[in-house]
Amino acid sequence: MKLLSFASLTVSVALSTSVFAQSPVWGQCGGIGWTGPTTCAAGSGCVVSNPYFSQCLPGSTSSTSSGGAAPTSGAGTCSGTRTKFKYFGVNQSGAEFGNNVIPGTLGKDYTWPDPNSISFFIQQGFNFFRLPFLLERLCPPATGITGAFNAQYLGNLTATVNEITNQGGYVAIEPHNFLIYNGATLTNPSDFQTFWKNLATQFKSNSHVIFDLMNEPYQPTAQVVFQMMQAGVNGVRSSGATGQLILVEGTSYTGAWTWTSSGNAAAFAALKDPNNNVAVEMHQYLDSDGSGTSATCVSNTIGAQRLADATAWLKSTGLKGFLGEMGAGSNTACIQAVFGALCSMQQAGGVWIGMSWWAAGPWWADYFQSIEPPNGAAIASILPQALKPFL
Ligand SMILES: *[C@@H]1O[C@H](CO)[C@@H](O)[C@H](O)[C@H]1NC(C)=O
Ligand SMILES: CC(=O)N[C@H]1CO[C@H](CO)[C@@H](O)[C@@H]1O
Repeated sequence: MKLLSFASLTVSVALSTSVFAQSPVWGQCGGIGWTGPTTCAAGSGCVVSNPYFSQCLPGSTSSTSSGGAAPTSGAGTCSGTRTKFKYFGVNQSGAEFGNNVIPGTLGKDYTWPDPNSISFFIQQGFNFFRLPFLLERLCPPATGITGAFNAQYLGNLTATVNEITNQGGYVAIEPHNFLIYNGATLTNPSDFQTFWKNLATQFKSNSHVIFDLMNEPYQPTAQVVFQMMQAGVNGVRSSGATGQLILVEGTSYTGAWTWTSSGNAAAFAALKDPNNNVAVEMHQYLDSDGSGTSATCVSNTIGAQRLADATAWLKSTGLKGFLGEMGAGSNTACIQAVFGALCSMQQAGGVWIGMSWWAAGPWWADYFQSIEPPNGAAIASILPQALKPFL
């Protein structure tokens, strides 16, 4: 369906979801971009062929959606058996801003999320927030990452964590440092293990806190990054924080589309958590170079395409995946591409346990991926058409 305007879109959606519409035997009943009927004529059932095509086959019973009715919006219909995300929400950006000013001044160089923004997403039905912070502000360079935490920054981090978890949300705290601290690459697993033991100690009694060990490493090899992440997992668990989810990230900006070519697939297959509650976090943008800096998406199917290899790897290893960052422009191709990406994730048999949009935050202004209420660019169409259908 060609999207002409928001108003015509709303009308088409209302028509396509009419309870009377049925596809004939052998007719299409679903797939990315499909906006026609999703139920089948008597004697046939809707069977998923692939993410792009479901068909009414005679004598078949429809594959049922474990997540309720098939998600449908102006961006398409997601038919077939789905597993909902356990964790679903947005990044809440701000405390990592101004990373060229250390420690920086609160309110000038960096900020903390707006409590109203957190409440907005909770009320919409989301339950997950990824909360970036800056390592140099938490651990002043004078004493290093194994030294004492800055009390005020830790206090602000803790207040934001509590703001989220008091409303029933989950929060992933993550050093937004690309595995670089005070100008130098972090490569000492023992220090990283100590850092995570110390930080997890602060939050081990809050079951809704998730430990996201490091944002987007890109300099070291996959094997070096894997060793750091494994040390971080061990550090968290040695604090006594045994019940909470841990997220690890790979090299090459933890990109899903490069998961194999970067060496991450080979290295991270060996990941071990003594408490068996770890997931591999990946990021995926939909513009030509995958950086999330352009509002133009490669195609309306690029989301599902770029995730397919990672999904297959997750299935083959038995590890769980978490799409910690996805962002795109608010145009027809991108909205459909995001819808298709989330559809393919929920159709993957539960290997993807979570997803969060990049990004909310009070200081994004007119950034094309901002989902900060009330007027962030992604609020008007990405939110209702490509994210909320998958709640
Ligand atoms: C951050 O800490 C400062 C100093 O303790 C405090 O005045 C401010 O209200 C805190 N802000 C948040 C969001 O916790
Ligand atoms: C695509 C995108 O916005 N990526 C951002 C992830 O976060 C870092 C730090 O805030 C930014 O530098 C990236 O541009």
